Amino acid sequence: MPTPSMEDYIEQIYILIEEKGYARVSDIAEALSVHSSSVTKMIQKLDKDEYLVYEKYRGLILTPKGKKIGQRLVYRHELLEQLLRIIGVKEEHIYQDVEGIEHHLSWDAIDRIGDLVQYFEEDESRIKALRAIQKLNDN
Ligand SMILES: [Mn+2]
Repeated sequence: MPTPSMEDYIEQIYILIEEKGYARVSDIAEALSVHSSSVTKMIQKLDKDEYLVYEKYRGLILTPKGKKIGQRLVYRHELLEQLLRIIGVKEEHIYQDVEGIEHHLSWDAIDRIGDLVQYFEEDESRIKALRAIQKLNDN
């Protein structure tokens, strides 16, 4: 199992490759607000653990194992953003809140949150009922 820090890197590398076709050390460093020497170190660890293959002049590619986990991590992040939006968390808090909780939930909890998001999305009146409660609590 990857550590929270490894998860952040795999998630970001997956997103960069999806968006740009490649993930450079400098782009990873910028996205995660870390020094490129930390990125290089982590890449070596992720290579050793077979999440990616790194060749100095050819860049890095995710292995099937890395891709599979990357996809799940991005899904988890997006699902938690959806959840926070549904429950009415202010947009300005959503990203940081998700970054704060995403590594600390079991996949069981993620699946159940998936059910909850589906529950709200299947019937708009459910979100309206929640908003009505929130209006009464008004804080
Ligand atoms: Mn994230």
